[in-house]
Amino acid sequence: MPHDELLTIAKTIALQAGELARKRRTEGIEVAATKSSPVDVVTAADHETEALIRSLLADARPDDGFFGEESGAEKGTSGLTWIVDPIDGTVNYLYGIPHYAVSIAVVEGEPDPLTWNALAGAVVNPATKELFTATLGGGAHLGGADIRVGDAVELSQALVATGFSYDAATRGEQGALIAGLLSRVRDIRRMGTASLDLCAVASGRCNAYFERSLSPWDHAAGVLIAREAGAMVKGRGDEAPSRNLLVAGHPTVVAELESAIRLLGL
Ligand code: LIP
Repeated sequence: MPHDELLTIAKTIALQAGELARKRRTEGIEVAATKSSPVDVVTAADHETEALIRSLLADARPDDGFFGEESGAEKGTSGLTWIVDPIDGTVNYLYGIPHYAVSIAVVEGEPDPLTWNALAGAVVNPATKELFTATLGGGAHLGGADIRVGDAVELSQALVATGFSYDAATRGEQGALIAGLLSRVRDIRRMGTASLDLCAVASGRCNAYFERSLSPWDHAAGVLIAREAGAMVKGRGDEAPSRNLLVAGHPTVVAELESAIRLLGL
């Protein structure tokens, strides 16, 4: 199936799921459970939204695999797998901060961020109605407009987004690194939603983004959108972006940022 047809499925379902998440938010949200730590929360809306996405994908693409944050993985027979974060930025969503997203990507190959090849991706912020999309080789878009990564800047002029782990000890280490980085950059933004951080890089709203401990569903769509917007997105050394490390931005900025965070011990 052409990438554009896959994208149509991704964005149609993302918009529908986003509307459900937005509606549930207006009705009131409570923590349904915690996962890796007392602050790693999941709401009933996370589960309901992923169930809707999974059902719609099963109807549209019954032979494809599925890999979602809340309901896990199911292999398909087509060689394609849908990577889904039903509500990325869960803590923002819980607190009513209008900066969360539905992130849906379709990849070929194993559902492993170190090896997969993303073909199409959609990230929608239901609160702002902003829809970021990309197909492999087809460029990146916000609504109907092309988007491009910002121009090269000195690291000292760079607005850098980042995020932190749900594990308190790891968060402390990450905070110490940020303390060392802060005087080397324009400023830091911790906005709480990896997929939207990658879309911010793709649209020039940030010069760079880096984070460790991300899950595959956090970045599957956003990485494709950022790359199709001209950003470099990589992991440690020559690795693909993964839980180990994700760095994104104009290639020149990524090189300077990676050097700085390596010197700071990352
Ligand atoms: C979140 C990411 C964010 C990260 C948070 C959390 P979730 O994903 O989008 O970048 O800093 O710790 O992992 O848990 O809201 O799907």
